[in-house]
Amino acid sequence: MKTQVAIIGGGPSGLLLSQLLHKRGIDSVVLERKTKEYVLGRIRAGVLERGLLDLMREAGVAERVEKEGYSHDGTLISYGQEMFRMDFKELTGHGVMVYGQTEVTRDLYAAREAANGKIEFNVENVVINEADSKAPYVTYEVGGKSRRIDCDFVAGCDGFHGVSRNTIPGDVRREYEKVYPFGWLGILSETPPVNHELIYTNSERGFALCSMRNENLSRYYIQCSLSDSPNDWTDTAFWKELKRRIPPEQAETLITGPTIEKSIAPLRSFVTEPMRWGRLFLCGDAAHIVPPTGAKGLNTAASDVHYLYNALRDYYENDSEAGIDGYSAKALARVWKAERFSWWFSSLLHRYPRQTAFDHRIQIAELEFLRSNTAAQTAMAENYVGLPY
Ligand code: FAS
Ligand code: PHB
Repeated sequence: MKTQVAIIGGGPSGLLLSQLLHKRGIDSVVLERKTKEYVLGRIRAGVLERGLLDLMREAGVAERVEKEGYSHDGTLISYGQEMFRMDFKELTGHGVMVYGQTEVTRDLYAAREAANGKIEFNVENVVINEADSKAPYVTYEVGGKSRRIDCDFVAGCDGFHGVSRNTIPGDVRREYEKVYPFGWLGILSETPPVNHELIYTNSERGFALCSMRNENLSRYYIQCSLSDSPNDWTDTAFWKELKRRIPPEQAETLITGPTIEKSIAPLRSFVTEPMRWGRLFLCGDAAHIVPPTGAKGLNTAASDVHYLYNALRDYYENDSEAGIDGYSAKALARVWKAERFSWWFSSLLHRYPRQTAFDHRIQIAELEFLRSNTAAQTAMAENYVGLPY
């Protein structure tokens, strides 16, 4: 098989890139390790930046998010007995859209299928060959049969555990990592959200986040130990702990119910450089990971896709290599800003195992400064709604 762009990974990065390229008549094939149902069964991000929304519009997949998404102009931040609101709209002129990553991925699959996009599921043993040549090719197996795709370019959109990143030779790659000493236990429940906006909480007992997917589907997280497993937490134990961490008024009005999903995500900051090697380009979690505190994971994958899509357009439409030559530096400049913000927001809200009383007072002083200083709030808001591409 021959295509212009072979895309490894059928998550949001790979699908969004494939759909955008399709809109410009650029051919691609998506190779996905799992089934579509498995991919759509993952519960992950919930907050979309304006940049991702604009990309969805450009890709022709924004109809449902514009109807069913929830525009949020601000968020609440609580600490101890205190709580204050950040008004993103007033501070930056922008808000965010609350709409699950699962739905974004569902919309993208629907668009690729409507366009007869080529997606191969259940692929195994994917190998990216000759990436540093002008004629790369991908080999893989599906149903026990060996396949080969000859292509101009390979987009590595296969997430943190994919094969693309390690295709770049170890002596070329530079990796930067910070592992946090805690995880997030997240649940979904078919209950009305406790508040119409998100609530981020720094409590003596640890971080908590109240989020949602719609008016009868709530998403809650509590910081947990890395040694925890979801089975250690009954629904009763989860709700009891969440109520002890969120402000008293919300704890009283919280509507609980059976959880329909319960999972633990470890928190990590990770960046690999460069994001390009020859004709292989890394996008999204294949190149970087952020702690989900700042809702930057999916959104930084989107900015990678924006840069790579425009670079490939430039190549095919203007016969220019400027975009592909500049991709890695351009993407990394924004990636590192997302890493910084996610690290900062995580450091502000979580309880660290060996945190001293002084460290905690510094967190409170930082929260008080954020609460009282417009410049500090504007800086936070500009990062949260999404820095410009
Ligand atoms: P993805 O990992 O989503 O997709 C990669 C795809 O490649 C997968 O479908 C995988 O099956 C496939 N693949 C892997 N190896 C392959 C191979 N060898 N061959 C073919 N296919 C292969 N972000 C937020 O903003 N907020 C959150 O709350 C949040 N929660 C998260 C919770 C968890 C448990 C995880 C892991 C991530 C979370 N994230 C969150 C980040 C997440 O949303 C990612 O940023 C987002 O999925 C990135 O999308 P992709 O780059 O497409 O990677
Ligand atoms: C979510 O709704 O899943 C969510 C929202 C905001 C975050 C992280 C996760 O910062």
